[in-house]
Amino acid sequence: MTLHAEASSTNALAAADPVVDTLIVADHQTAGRGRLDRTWETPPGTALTFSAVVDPDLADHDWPLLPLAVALAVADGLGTAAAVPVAVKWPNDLLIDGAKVAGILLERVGSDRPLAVIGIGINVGLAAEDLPVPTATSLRIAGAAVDRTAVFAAVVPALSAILTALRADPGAVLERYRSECDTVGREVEAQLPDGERLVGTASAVDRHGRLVVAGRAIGAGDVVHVRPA
Ligand code: BT5
Repeated sequence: MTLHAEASSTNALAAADPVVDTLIVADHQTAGRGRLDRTWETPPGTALTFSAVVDPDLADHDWPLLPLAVALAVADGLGTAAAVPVAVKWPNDLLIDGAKVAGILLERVGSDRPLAVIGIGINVGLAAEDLPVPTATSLRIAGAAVDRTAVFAAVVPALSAILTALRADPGAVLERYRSECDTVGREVEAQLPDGERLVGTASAVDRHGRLVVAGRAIGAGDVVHVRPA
């Protein structure tokens, strides 16, 4: 494990020199990355930001299940460390009372044998005035008096456990995701990468981890929970 007092982005560091089974942790990120070139902002000293480099050892067709599995692991870790109810929004946002407490950025690196850089950002000790966006929350705001070390100590073993489970039985992890994902059954608005908007009921998560909205399977894109179905 490498701990940086300050780093641009732990995912960027990990992707630049991916060493399997390593963890890169930053006390503070100055250029944290979200998906689709968005940013992930956290004030110094308040958030857990780290990346794990792993060899998922999965068939290509099971790689899309990896982000879903990581979301389950973070939910497990938060449940252990903070005992707050955390909902999993498809594909891999973690919400408390509808606000985002953690985000996951998964990148595939390496050519001969693909490795996964799993970036996890968790808002631990942010006060309400520290929140970077109004849609965010933190464990502290949710009433959990927990420090970053305790959260890290719970999330890392949960991540390791889910990777083992995924390698052994991808279908079983998908089944668990289907039963726990809070998006299924809701009225949603999905914004597809090409800008198209799709409104309808999220009816299922298919075999490839895609969300089925109004009968169409979405593999990438952003989903807003409109209201409970
Ligand atoms: C994510 O992207 O949720 C992935 C976040 C991954 C962050 C980790 S930290 C360690 C590792 N190193 C990195 O550089 N990244 C990873 P996305 O779904 O695109 O969400 C990004 C959006 O969330 C932004 O556009 C903001 O609206 C919002 N946002 C930014 N910072 C936030 C925060 N701290 N908490 C909640 N929402 C935030």
